[in-house]
Amino acid sequence: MPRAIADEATIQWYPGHMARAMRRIGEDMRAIDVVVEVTDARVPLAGTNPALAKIAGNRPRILVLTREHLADPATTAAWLAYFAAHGRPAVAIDAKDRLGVARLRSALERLGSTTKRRGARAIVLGIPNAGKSTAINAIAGRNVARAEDRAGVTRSRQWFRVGDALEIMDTAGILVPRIDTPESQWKLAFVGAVPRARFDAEDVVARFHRWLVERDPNTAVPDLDTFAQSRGFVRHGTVLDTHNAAWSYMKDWSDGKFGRMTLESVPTA
Ligand SMILES: Nc1nc2c(ncn2[C@@H]2O[C@H](COP(=O)(O)OP(=O)(O)OP(=O)(O)O)[C@@H](O)[C@H]2O)c(=O)[nH]1
Ligand SMILES: [Mg+2]
Repeated sequence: MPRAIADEATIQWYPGHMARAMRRIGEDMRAIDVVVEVTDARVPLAGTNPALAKIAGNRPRILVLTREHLADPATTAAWLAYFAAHGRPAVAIDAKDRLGVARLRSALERLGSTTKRRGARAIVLGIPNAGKSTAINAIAGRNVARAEDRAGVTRSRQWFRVGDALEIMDTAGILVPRIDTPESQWKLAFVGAVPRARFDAEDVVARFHRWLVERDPNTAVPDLDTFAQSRGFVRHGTVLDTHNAAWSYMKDWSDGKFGRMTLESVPTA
């Protein structure tokens, strides 16, 4: 049975380090030639931050959609066209795919060279856990920045030289001070941009599945109870352990086991 709407909790995360990072970035901008905003390809809208876009000013900028291999390919193509039409050049990459990373690196070097400086300086900004540090490591061709699969790994800014022509600053993941819609809240939690302690996985999985059924009543993706049952999340012989099942469900989704999916479509009209 679907869970009641009343169970939905507000999901927010804007700790002190994000407010500080936001201020620092404002100060650091003077030394920056190119702005790289990173989001997860499965949340192209909820994952972008208008304040970060504004901070770029007139500098050349590029939007990077990571985890391309987990997003729906046709929807990603539509998003790239949408961003291009709105004057925001964007690329989609799987940071583990060398070809995509090489494309991103040359795009950055090209943007850097338009600033007429030798050794352009780029800053990487974006929501937590989007793959900012991973993208830097991929561009550098070695692990220079710490990257882990949880939100809030990078806490302070750090410069990395990634070649003769490029230096990149890694920054802490930043969310908006208030995630405005309940939709964006569960979607950001679902893609891992919010730490586990800040939300209830059962609630988020229920909201995801309700969203999915609205779009496709015949979806083959199981709801939480069915998933828990089929995976043996049972206590005392009969009671479903939906709490632990929900984290496992999220992990399976993150690993692409339910197929490639994007949680937001391009706005129509
Ligand atoms: N396969 C694949 N994994 C990715 C990609 N982007 C990110 N990841 C994985 O996602 C996790 C988070 O990546 P990070 O680079 O630490 O993310 P971040 O944006 O630096 O996160 P914070 O520092 O917490 O803000 C890591 O386990 C990465 O391996 C991608 O494009 N492809
Ligand atoms: Mg990081």
